[in-house]
Amino acid sequence: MASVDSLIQRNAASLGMLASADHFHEPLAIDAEDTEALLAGLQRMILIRVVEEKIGDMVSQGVVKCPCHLAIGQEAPAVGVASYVRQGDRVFGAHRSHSHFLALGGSPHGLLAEVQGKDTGVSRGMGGSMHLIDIPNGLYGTVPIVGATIPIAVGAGLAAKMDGNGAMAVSFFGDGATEEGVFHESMNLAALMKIPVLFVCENNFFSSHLHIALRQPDASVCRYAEAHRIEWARADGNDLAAVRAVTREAVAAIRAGDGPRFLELVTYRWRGHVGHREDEDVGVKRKDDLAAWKLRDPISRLAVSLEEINALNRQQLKQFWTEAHVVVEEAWSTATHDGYPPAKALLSRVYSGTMANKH
Ligand SMILES: Cc1ncc(C[n+]2csc(CCOP(=O)(O)OP(=O)(O)O)c2C)c(N)n1
Repeated sequence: MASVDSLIQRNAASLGMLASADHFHEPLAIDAEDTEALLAGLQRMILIRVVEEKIGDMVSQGVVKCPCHLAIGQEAPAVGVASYVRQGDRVFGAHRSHSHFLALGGSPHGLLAEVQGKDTGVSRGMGGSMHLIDIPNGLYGTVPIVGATIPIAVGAGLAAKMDGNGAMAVSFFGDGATEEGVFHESMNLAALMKIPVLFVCENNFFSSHLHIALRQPDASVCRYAEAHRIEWARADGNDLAAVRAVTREAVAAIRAGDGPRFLELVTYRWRGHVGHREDEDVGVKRKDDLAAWKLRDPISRLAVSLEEINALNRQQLKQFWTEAHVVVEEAWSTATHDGYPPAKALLSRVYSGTMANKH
């Protein structure tokens, strides 16, 4: 039987150099007209990083008790795609969606209160990290059942099509979700009915603790889009400029009425599947890989590239980090003083009908 390492190497070949963190260290190809958006994107990625590091610290201290899946290291897909979401679009995520929530403009306080179970949280303290919602910013829900929001996104896309309002739906999911039947049914229906939905797979190679090489005969998931006759694009998911470029094209096609599009954004998560640790605690041997991927950090890579074209200087970059820390510390501190929901709200808010009416 082939060794795990040889399986990983064989499967990596389909993604080419994108699968190897030893590549893509050179400055990003930045379109001068995109500089302003990239600067805003850099700030947003820094905010996401700082919020998630705070959550990670609080999980490690036992203060945050709900399961938290951190997207540290994979901020660029969320920020790049969110920058093309407009009013009226409906976005859906999964268990690792702090990044999607914040990228769309969600409030750090709402998220930090939610992970503490406070009444002021975005799900009024009833959802925790994995059930986020922020309708004013277009986030219609994140659900931890793998693949569960993909058909809902297709339904939202169908609604947009029937309304004829030019809106689209966006479905964020991981490579693990492509192993669910519902993913294939959703893709089929979307293709058949030309539904305006953007499927975004953040391929970080892992589903819980299993590498994709041990789960699929190929490490790239674009072949599924091809099978359903959906046009796809693949990009370095740690390169905000590249993510923006593929998203721009896909969204233009969707809004022009061409039906669904599929993006595979290759990235890596720095932390473990759940919690603040890096995964070694559960026997996943990825120390060398992790160290290499940290060199392909989407934040520092973009910052260096912007500095090289004189669109950013050290002082401004430092300020971005300082501002993010101030926002996060203030939000955290406010959230810690907020109250918990009353116990009876558990029934009246989570259930409707007879159960709720009893209370
Ligand atoms: C239907 C279902 N099966 C299994 C699980 C357990 N589970 C939670 S997250 C996860 C891994 C999902 O991996 P992926 O979709 O690649 O997302 P990532 O964690 O990499 O962001 C699994 C198997 C679940 N929540 N739902």
